[in-house]
Amino acid sequence: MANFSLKGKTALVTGASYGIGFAIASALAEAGATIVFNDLKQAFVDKGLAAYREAGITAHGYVCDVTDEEAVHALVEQIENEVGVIDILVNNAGIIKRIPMHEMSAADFRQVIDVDLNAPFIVAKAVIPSMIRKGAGKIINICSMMSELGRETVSAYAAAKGGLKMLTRNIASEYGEYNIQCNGIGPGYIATPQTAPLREKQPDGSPHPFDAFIISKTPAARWGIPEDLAGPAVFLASEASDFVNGHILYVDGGILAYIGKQP
Ligand code: NAP
Ligand code: GCO
Repeated sequence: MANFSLKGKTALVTGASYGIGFAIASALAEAGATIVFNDLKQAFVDKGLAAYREAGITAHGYVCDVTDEEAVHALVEQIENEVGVIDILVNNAGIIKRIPMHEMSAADFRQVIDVDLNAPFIVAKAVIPSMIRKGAGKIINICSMMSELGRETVSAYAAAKGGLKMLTRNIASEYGEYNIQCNGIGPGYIATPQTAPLREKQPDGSPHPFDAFIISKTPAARWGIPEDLAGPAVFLASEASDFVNGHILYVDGGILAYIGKQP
């Protein structure tokens, strides 16, 4: 039977105080991993630590902006000294700015690319040398439907997540010979703070039009929840996926397979 256990492994999940990162980190912990996470502010790290404790998980939390290469290198060194060499990296931290492209400033575009594409490069680059020395490693990049599809107002995010798909494939190509597997998870539409604006009720109390739209585009006829990503993440973090490399595992309820329900 394939080995799904993460016992004895150290996992860094970026931006995992809540949302998808928190659900993935919790699942990796349940499979036996020691969890390390970061967030931008100590308040969020503290909130995250409390949430992990409540879930019976002893996590290690650090303040670190994943776009700051110097800070990331210092974080990885601190983790290696205080917790252990990082066996599993989940590049989860991300932002989105929903602005029509012709109205979007270059600064806003650059900021989304910085967090959603440059930062996964920075963090992966920081952990790979130790993975090479250790002779094994798992890198999981959190991609998106927008790694494959576009829509109005998300040009920067789609460009970043499309790039992240190819960065995933290139890390897999460049480091597969060191027994490092790099794969992606492409969540569909998941109910988290990031998508809250797309789900909030209208002033008259009616559902957000985007809510019904996503339901019509999803064969599972529901929004995903962060816990839907738990099993796929454990699979890609474990030895069970040692011959899976450069693959984007879409966890989308079938969106990418479906033309959408006739209105
Ligand atoms: P979320 O609720 O907005 O959480 C994002 C997390 O990333 C927060 O903890 C945030 O910290 C952290 N973060 C943002 N910028 C950071 C930085 N520079 N340094 C460190 N941490 C940073 O998002 P989510 O819905 O859980 O999504 C998590 C990942 O899944 C993202 O990469 C997102 O693009 C991707 N994704 C989401 C969906 C979805 O439908 N929700 C679908 C596909 C992919 P703060 O709280 O301090 O800002
Ligand atoms: C949006 C949403 C999506 C989701 C996710 C889909 O505005 O379309 O935020 O981008 O976050 O990336 O996979």
